[in-house]
Amino acid sequence: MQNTRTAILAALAAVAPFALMAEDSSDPIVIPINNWSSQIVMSNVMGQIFESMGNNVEYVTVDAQAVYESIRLGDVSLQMEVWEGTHKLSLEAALAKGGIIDVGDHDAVTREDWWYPMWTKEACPGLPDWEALNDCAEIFATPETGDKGRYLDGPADWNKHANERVAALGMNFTVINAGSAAALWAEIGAAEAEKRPIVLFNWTPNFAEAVWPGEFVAFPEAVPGCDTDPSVGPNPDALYDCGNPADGYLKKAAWDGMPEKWPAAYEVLTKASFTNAQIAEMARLVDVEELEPDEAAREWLDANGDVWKGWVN
Ligand code: TMO
Repeated sequence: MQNTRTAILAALAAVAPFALMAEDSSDPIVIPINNWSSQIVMSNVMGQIFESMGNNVEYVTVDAQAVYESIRLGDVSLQMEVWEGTHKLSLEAALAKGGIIDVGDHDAVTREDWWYPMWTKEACPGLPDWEALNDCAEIFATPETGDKGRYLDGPADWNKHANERVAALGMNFTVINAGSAAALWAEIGAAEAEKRPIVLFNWTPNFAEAVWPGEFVAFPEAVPGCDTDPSVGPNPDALYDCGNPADGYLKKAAWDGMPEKWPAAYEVLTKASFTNAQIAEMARLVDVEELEPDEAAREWLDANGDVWKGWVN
């Protein structure tokens, strides 16, 4: 079906150059906005590309886990950043029910996990080993966590299963959720002033790696089944007793009605692929340069025409 359509459109394009760009619908392509900067900027980048092709676009703020169900139902059209470490289970649950397409991987290799800025290692030299971290738990204690170490996790909808990991590995840590990504960066900045040890959720690609050198904690290696089969991993009775993948994917996903409804936009989505450096730059434009996301997207598109214009033509 898709091949037939592509062949027909290609034939039409030979006589009518604009036919290839025509969509079947002027309804807005609905793009979800989550609560970390690269996703917000990349979503605006794709939205502005679609608008440049004549499409209508609408942005909606959606929970990072619930978005897959919204896509499956056609309420949201796509997701630009599906991170293996934290979204794989939600994507797979939606794929199993139907209505959503895996649109392939970006070039980027991702990692999301417990992380510390490098000065933390002075107070806990056995790092990055997770058992060494656990032996150092008291240096991360705060009034809020008593004699346990504090692990500062992301907002709750990022759903990192940190409480389950702490329990599965018997760690002397209490998980505290930050209210926002900005709160994570503020905490690193405050700790930096006094070179105070801190362990928190972080990821790559991100702007933060260029600002604060640091390392991910080395947990038991991510192996298939660790998050779905209790017997896999060092604790035979628990899920989530492994780290997140050190070389995770970054996927795109779409509603399965998208190829019919907006074929030209879907074609561009299949081609779109960003690198680690490009994604870190998208985050930097907001988190360091303090641009609004739509301005950051415009600036990124202006500076990177050689990256994206080929996807459109
Ligand atoms: C999905 N995230 C990059 C915040 O871990």
